[in-house]
Amino acid sequence: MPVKLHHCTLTFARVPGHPCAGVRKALDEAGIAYEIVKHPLLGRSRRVALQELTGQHLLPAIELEDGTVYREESKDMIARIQAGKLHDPR
Ligand SMILES: N[C@@H](CCC(=O)N[C@@H](CS)C(=O)NCC(=O)O)C(=O)O
Repeated sequence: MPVKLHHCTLTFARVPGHPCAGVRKALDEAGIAYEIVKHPLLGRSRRVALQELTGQHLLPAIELEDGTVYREESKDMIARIQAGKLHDPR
């Protein structure tokens, strides 16, 4: 089962500097399989599922195969993925 990349609705926006797109690119480059779970871009009150899952309202977040959820600043998420440490204990 692949990891789940919790992503905003702008899945077409592979723009440098876009937090969700940056983490997605890092997963692609690392060869890590993922499925995308889309959440509303705007309206924090509409992100009930994300809030329940991660305890906060920002994207992206990664749900690992064991159900644990990983969310940091996207630049730190990218660095961790690039270092091959996504699945290391935190
Ligand atoms: N500094 C954060 C920014 C994350 C961020 O703004 N993500 C967007 C989606 S790409 C978001 O959740 N926007 C909705 C909001 O700010 O409420 C990071 O790099 O992780």
